[in-house]
Amino acid sequence: MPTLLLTGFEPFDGGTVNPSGEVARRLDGARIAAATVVGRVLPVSFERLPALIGELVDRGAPDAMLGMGLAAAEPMIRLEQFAINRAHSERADNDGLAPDDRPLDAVGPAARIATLPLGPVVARLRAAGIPARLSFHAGTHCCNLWLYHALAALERRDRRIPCAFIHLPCLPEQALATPTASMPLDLMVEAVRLVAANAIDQA
Ligand code: PCA
Repeated sequence: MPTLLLTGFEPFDGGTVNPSGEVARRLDGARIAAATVVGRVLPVSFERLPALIGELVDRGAPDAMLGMGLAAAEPMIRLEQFAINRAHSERADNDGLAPDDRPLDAVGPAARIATLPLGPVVARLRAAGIPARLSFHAGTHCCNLWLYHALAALERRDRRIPCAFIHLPCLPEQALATPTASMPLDLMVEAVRLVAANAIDQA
């Protein structure tokens, strides 16, 4: 049976919860279309992530791959079209590291593009009543790193594997602590299921 690798992140930047990790846990083992979901929660670590991502791709040989992360203050689901060859953060990651405007890969391309066509996916999300938008820049934190390195690892495979990154808004419980836009977990799960079904369809 084909597998879809679905990763989220652990809490970071002083947070106590990360919706992306919650969705990954919820959907681990789920059956979506003809595929089984392998859900994993990753550390928010500029240093450890590249090897972990490479290992997930090389050992797991997924047929489709989706990453998820939190974009605090974002009011809707955001599908990321590009990853850029840059790491920069004003605040430390979970290992205490805050890279200052440096390349992710000294010899890598300036950018990589998601291998899942995202326009139609955004349209389907919106048709299902879920607020979503296309984004052309995944930032310079670990979510951008994930997309850059996941696409690099998939380039080593002998066929094209659909891969994209989904930024999620805060959960309602996070908006209670700091006023911000939020979305219930169930709706995020529904959204990610829909994106996953499209990715599997393209596999
Ligand atoms: N969001 C951060 C990193 C981890 C996460 O959930 C980002 O947007 O890069």
